[in-house]
Amino acid sequence: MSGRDNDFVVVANRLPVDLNTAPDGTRTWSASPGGLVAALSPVLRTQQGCWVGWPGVPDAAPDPFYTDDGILLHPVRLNQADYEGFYEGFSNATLWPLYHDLIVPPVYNLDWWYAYREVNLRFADEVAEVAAEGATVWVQDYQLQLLPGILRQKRPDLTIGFFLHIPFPSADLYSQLPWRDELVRGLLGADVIGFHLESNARNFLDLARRLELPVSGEVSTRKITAHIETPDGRSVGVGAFPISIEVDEFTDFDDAALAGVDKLRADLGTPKHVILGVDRLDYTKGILQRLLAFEELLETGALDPAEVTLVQIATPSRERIEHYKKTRSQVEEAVGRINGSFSQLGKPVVHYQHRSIDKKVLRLLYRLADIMLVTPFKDGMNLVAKEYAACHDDAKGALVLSEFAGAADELPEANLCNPFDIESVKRSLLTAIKGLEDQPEVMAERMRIMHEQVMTHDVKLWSRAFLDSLKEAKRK
Ligand code: ADQ
Repeated sequence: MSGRDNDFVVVANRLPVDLNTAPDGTRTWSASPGGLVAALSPVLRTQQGCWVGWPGVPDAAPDPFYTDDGILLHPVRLNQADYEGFYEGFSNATLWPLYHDLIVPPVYNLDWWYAYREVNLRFADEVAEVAAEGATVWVQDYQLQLLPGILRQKRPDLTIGFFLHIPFPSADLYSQLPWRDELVRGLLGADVIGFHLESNARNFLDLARRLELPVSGEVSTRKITAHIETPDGRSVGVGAFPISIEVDEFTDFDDAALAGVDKLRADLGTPKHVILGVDRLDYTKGILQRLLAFEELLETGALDPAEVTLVQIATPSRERIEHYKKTRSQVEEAVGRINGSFSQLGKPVVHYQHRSIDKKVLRLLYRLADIMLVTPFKDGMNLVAKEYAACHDDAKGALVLSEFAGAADELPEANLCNPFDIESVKRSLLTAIKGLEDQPEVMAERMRIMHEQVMTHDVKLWSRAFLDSLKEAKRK
């Protein structure tokens, strides 16, 4: 089924599939749609497309299968040792903290590096097997940075794009990495390298200059105007392509949906202000800091526990890694402490759920929330901020947003804050609440601008801009 006949191949660490286990123990795989799938489906459908990735469970993989949309899903199998060395180790305990500006110290472990190299080689074998002669291959994210270089050697006929979904650090920070030269060489196998922000792309160009590679042009957004010349005589385009969301999922609130929003507010005890946080439970997201800010506002009486409710939804993530365990226990301790001090019987002041929730419920919560708290210490983009703005065609609500989230570049009308400074988070939260009370028309205008920005810059624009740039780079 996976012959060499796919003209467009997406490669990502995760294949968009879920493993379902029936009550009798039978296991089946099903396709699981997400933002990236939605963005790429039209291209995958029209170009005989294939998605290569790991199904997300060690030592298990379905046979390649077609989704209902006719997209071929081609699994790469990882065993338990790969999972520990490549995924938990090098990807998430080395690269993730390094690229997020050392919020926790990265661990440099030679065995993890070998595992990362080995798994990237395996991905390359699988891609080489399914990609047609002259196909376009789009490699996603930090887990696969060696892949463009390996593929370039194996299959010089391919057009290769690479997109990084997380920030790219300054050359000074990046230079800590013992395997920095190998990773840069890997990336430079691509024809186009895309980042969310121009600042990320500039960091990468600085690094190239430091390695004495000729660099020309200045970076721009959604087009390629900067290039790096490689030692083997190729020109690699570098640019910024801010990712976004599938807006259709977050609009069109009909009467039934609005009734659902009202019911949720009633379920929460009809508080005057609903404050919402939605994140993967990750130390980069600043969940603890926002809880501490909320706690201090309750302690000083700046917020009245009878009037406010904070809802924090946290998806379980990377649960075996030490810093994730620590973050979870700190968050849960803070939730318990705040509720212990300020809740009334049957009326918790913090509602906390450590689980993934259905997108349909999530959009009701976004619509309900008077204030959305998005306070990462560092974030490539942050789609939650954009999902919230998309849900507010009613021009209601306020977004408290970290200056260090990529989304802050496109949403300057948010109430920006510095999550490293609790006073700043407190100030932004109070300013947002006060703004909604005292200057509703000013806040409504700000929300209208943010909503419009997201609606006109959706994920389809992102994928189109990247793929057009890739086509253009190849043509030249
Ligand atoms: P993430 O770090 O996962 O993504 P984010 O961009 O916020 O962060 O995306 C999270 C997604 O998961 C959102 O679509 C959100 O709705 C969903 N989600 C979060 N918690 C949920 C819950 N409890 N239940 C259901 N859904 C939940 C990485 C980078 C980001 C970058 C994206 C895309 O770290 O900076 O924006 O990739 O490039």
